[in-house]
Amino acid sequence: MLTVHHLRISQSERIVWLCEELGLDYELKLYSRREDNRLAPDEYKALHPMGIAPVIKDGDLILGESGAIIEYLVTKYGAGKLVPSPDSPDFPTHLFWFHHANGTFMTNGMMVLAAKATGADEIPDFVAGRGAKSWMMIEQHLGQQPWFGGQAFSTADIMMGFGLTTGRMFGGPDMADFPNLRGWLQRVGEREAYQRAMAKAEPGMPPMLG
Ligand SMILES: N[C@@H](CCC(=O)N[C@@H](CS)C(=O)NCC(=O)O)C(=O)O
Repeated sequence: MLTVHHLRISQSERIVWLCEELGLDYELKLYSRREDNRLAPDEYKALHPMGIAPVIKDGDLILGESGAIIEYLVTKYGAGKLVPSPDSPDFPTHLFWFHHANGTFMTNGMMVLAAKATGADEIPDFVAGRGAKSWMMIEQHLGQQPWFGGQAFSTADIMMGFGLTTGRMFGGPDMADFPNLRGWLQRVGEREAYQRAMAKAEPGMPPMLG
C-alpha cells in the first residue's frame, strides 16, 4: 500500500496531485504544522531522517524529496503517462522546468525567506535578480506553450505548481503582471485531478489560483 504523508501547506501537495492525476490507490495522512514555529510536527520529523515534506511509504520503502518521489511514482506506476517521450521536442523543455522548480525557483524563494527571517532590510541583489529572471522566464514560456512540459500537461507542471499556487502564501509577485501565468493557473484549476487533490490535501482551503 502506498501512503502519502502530507504536511499541510507544503510541497507534499505535489504528491497528492500526482497520485490523483495517475489514479493511484493510496492512503493519505495529513499533518498540521506546529503553531509555534510553523515547522513539521515531531511525528512528521520521525518519518525520514531529513524531517521535511514530502515523504511517502511504499511497502518497506520510505522516500523523501519531491523530485525523487515523483520520478519514482511515475516510473513505477505511471505507464508512460505525464512525461513526454525522449523523442519528443517537448522532452528537454519538460526536463528543464521539472528541475528548475526545486533546483532554482524554490531554492531562490527559500533564500528570500531566509533573508527576511534574519531581519535583513533588503534581499541581496543576486537573490532578487535570480528570482526576477525565474518569474520572467515563467511568464515568457507560458506565452509560447500551454504547459511547462510543452504541449501536454506533465510532471513539470506538478513540480512548478506548488511555488506558483499554495507557495505564494509565503510571498511572490502580483499576478496582475502575469497574464500568461494566470492562464496556466486557470487551466490547472480546471483539472479534476487537481480539484480532487486540493480537496483532500487542504480541505476547506480555496486553491491559490488567482
Ligand atoms: N527539496 C525538498 C524541500 C522540502 C521542504 O522544504 N519541505 C518543507 C515544506 S514546503 C518542510 O517540510 N517544512 C517543514 C520543516 O522544515 O519542518 C523537497 O522538494 O522535497
